[in-house]
Amino acid sequence: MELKDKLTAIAEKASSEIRVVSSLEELENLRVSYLGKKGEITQVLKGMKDLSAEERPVIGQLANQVRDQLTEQLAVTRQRIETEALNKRLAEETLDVTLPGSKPKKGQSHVITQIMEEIEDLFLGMGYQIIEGNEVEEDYYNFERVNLPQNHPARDMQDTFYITPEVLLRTHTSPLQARTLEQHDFSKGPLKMISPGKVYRRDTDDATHSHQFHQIEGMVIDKHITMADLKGTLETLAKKMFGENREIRLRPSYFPFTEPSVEVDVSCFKCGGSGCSVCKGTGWIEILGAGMTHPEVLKMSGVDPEIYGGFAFGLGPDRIAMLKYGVDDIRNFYLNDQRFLEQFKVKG
Ligand code: FA5
Repeated sequence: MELKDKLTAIAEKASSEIRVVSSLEELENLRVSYLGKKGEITQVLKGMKDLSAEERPVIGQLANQVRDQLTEQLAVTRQRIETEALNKRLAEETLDVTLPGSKPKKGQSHVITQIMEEIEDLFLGMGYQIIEGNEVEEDYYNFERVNLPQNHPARDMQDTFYITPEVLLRTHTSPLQARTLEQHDFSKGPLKMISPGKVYRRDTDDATHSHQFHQIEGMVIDKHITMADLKGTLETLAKKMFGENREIRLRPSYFPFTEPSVEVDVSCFKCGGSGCSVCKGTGWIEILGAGMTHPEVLKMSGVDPEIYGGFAFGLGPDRIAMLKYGVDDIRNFYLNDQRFLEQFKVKG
C-alpha cells in the first residue's frame, strides 16, 4: 500500500477509536499507540527517508496534518471526558441544604449554681451588693474576728481542713462579715451585702450534710435596724424560694457573732412535717442561721456599736435546692450524674 493511503487509513482508524473512548486512561493509551515514540504515525514518518524527493514534502505535509488533527481530537476528547466526570461527581455529591442539621448538645448551669443565682437576683433587687471571698482563709478572720477566739467551744462544731495552723479552708462565709465591715465607709451609706461561695467542714456526710457545701452570707448594718427587718427579709427569701404555702419557723439558737440568734427551718418536703429519715424525724429541715450582729464583731472591725447595728445570716443553697426540688440526699448534687443533673433545666 502506498504511504499516502496508509496514512489516511491510520488517521481514520485512530479517529474512530478516539470517538468512542470513555476514560482518560484509554485515551492516553491511544495517544501512545498512534503518536508515541513507537506509535503508528511516528513509524510512517520514519519510513519517509526511503521516499523520492518529490514525494517527501507531500507525504510530510499529510503526516503533519494527520498528527495535528489527531492531537486536536485527543485534546477535545480529554476535555469531554473531564467535563463528564465532573458533572457526574457534582450530581452524586449534591448537598440537600434543606435537611435539618444535628443540634449541638447545650450545657447548663449546675442546679446549685441556678439556686445561688436566683438568690443573688433577689438580693440585688433589694439593693444588696455581692462580695466575693476566698475559700482559703485565715483562722483569724474565719474564727477570731467573728468572736470565736482560740479554745472557744463553738469551734468544735466547725472543725475543718487546716493548711497551716493559721490558714484553713473556711468553715462558713462569715469571715466576709469582718472583711466587708472593715472596708465599708459608713459616711457613704448603710452596708448591705451578700457573699456566696464554697465552704468546707470535717462533717460526716449523710443525707443532709456534705463535707463541702455552699453558703450565702448576708449582712445589713445601719442605724436603727431591728429584728423585724431580719424577719421580713428572711420571709421574703423563703416565699421566693418555696412559695407561699411552705411553712417556715424561727427557732432560738446560738452563734457567737449574733445576739440574739435564730435558726430558720422549712417544713420537710418528704413527710410534710410528720417526721421521716430525711428530716431525722423532726418534720423540719434547717436552711439558715441568722441573728442580730454582736457588738463585739462591730467593735473588732472599728465600727461603733452604740451608733450602728444590724443583722447577718448564713444560708445553705444545697439545702434550699433539696427542699425546692424534693431531692432526698444532698450527695446527689456532687456525683456528677448527668441523668440527675439534666432534670434541672435553666429557665428560658
Ligand atoms: C453558720 O455557718 C453560720 N456562719 C451562719 C450564720 C451567719 C449565723 C450569720 C448567723 C449569722 P451553720 O453551721 O448553722 O451556721 O450553717 C448555716 C447553714 O449552712 C445551715 O443552716 C445549712 O443550711 C448549711 N449547712 C451547714 N452544714 C452543712 C453541711 N455539712 N452540708 C450542707 N449544708 C450545711
